[in-house]
Amino acid sequence: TLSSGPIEVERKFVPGPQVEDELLRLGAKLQNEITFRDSYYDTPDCRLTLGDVWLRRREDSWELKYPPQRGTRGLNGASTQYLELSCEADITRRVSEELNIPCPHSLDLLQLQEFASFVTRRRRFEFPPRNGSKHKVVVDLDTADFDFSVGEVEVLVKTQEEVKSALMEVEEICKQLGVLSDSPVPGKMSTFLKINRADHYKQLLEAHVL
Ligand code: V4E
Repeated sequence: TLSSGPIEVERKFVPGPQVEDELLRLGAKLQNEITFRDSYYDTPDCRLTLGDVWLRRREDSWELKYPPQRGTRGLNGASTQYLELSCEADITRRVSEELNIPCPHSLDLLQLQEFASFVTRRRRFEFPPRNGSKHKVVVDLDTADFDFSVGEVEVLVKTQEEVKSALMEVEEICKQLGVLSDSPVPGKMSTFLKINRADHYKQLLEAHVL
């Protein structure tokens, strides 16, 4: 069993032209602006992503995101929760388990292939923990190098017990920002695949992963 990392509770939204003003008006502070490249990896037959398991290199670090239980995702349709791993040994174990193969000594030995790579410019805003809440709410405004923008409201929690309240806080912020859409908003990955990897995209739609 894994020393599982944090649980990311998030909701994507379509950022309008006034979103930064709205964030500041609601008391969020601009934390930083960073630029990074993500490269995503999978088997040639896409067995990780078809299982909703997302392996990427962000600059020089490996990261893995996967659902808390097989087959769960959209809690409310548009909000999601994923477990995150950032320790390479844990990631190697989880990936080999997903592929039903013995755990190799290194991720490199799995001979996975890059299927997506793009650069994101991210402006990060933070809400200080608000009345009666213990969570810090983060809002990321992302613009990818294929001319696509998306916002995300996100809370990181340690245990499954905290997910429900985190979800309510995420939805409350979306409501106050006026961006609580009832259907899921496409993210960078689904947009990238739709543009550049039509067949992979179609497989993910058919598997109900996207
Ligand atoms: C495509 C995908 C995942 C990989 C990308 O995760 P995401 O949070 O969209 O990327 P990013 O760059 O914002 O990462 P962060 O910096 O926040 O860690 S993880 C899960 N999916 C699938 C997926 C889905 N099924 N539905 C929705 C609405 N989004 C993503």
